[in-house]
Amino acid sequence: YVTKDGRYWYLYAVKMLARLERNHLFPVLVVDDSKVCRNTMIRMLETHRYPIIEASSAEEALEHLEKSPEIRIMVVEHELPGMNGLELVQMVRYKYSSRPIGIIAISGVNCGREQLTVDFIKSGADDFLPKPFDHQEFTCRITNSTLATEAFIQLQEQASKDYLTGMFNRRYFSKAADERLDKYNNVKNSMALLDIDFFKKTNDEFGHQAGDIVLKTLSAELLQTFSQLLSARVGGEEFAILMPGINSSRASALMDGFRRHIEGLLIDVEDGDLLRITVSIGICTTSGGSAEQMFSVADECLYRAKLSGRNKVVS
Ligand code: GH3
Ligand code: MG
Ligand code: MG
Ligand code: MG
Repeated sequence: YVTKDGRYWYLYAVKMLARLERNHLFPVLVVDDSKVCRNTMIRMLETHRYPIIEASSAEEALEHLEKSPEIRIMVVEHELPGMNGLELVQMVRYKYSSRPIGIIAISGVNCGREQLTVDFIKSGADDFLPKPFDHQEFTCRITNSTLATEAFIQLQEQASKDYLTGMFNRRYFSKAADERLDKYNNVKNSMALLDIDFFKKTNDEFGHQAGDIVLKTLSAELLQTFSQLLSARVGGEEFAILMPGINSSRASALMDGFRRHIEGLLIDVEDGDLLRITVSIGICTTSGGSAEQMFSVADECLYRAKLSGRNKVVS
């Protein structure tokens, strides 16, 4: 692959593009006030089947970003009417700090180009390309940026989700719960902690694989029942549900309904056995307080639910 004339680079890009083209390609937002420049870039990108969204100003670009969360790559010209490209990059990085967007800045200006490059990179652009640029170089850089963003999204997802059930993990839950609680700081919020009763016995009697099926089934039920709420697998056979703006009695009723639903469920563990399980649930209701604080109160209630006979809700 590695040759002196840079063939390595070209082959790499072609190989990666081939790999990407089998997947879904994210749209590229092309921001340039010149229709001719936009069309040139669009022709290059279309060769590689990138879906394109066009904007002729920073303001228009921001509208597109707001409307289309699937945008992953932006090509931004510096000289724009109104807000310039550099300001747009700063704004995007500020406004969408946790959104994975690859930004490639471009400019036809020769004077002060070194400083402009530095300013762009400092402001959060991933790359800078002076105009006019070569077709291959442009698409290679877009490819690189796409690959980096895709890898980032994959890592983000792996770091926030549990492999067995596909539910969020405790780390993500804690962070996301705090963010949601911030928006509900003047009302009653509840958090439930749910634990399968005698799950060790299920594993011992029916095997670990059957236990895994039980966990997946319960997760699917949680995700379906509480699709509007943040929930997570926070331990081996422990799950948490955040109920922002929901007071103690409503939370108890909600959770007791779920407890009864689970009690009535026959779980097919795929070897002829139909299992029944029960769950114990602890609920914390407060106004104010962090997710971790609510978590530990809910855990105390769960403990009391276990002590007082299991298959019940304690708040
Ligand atoms: P309690 O009613 O007091 O909660 O009793 P328990 O048996 O459910 O509680 P305990 O904490 O003693 O046991 C939890 C069991 O959960 C032990 C462990 O083997 C099982 N477990 C944890 N993670 C997994 C998993 O990913 N798959 C399977 N199959 N079992 C798991
Ligand atoms: Mg321009
Ligand atoms: Mg447990
Ligand atoms: Mg248990």
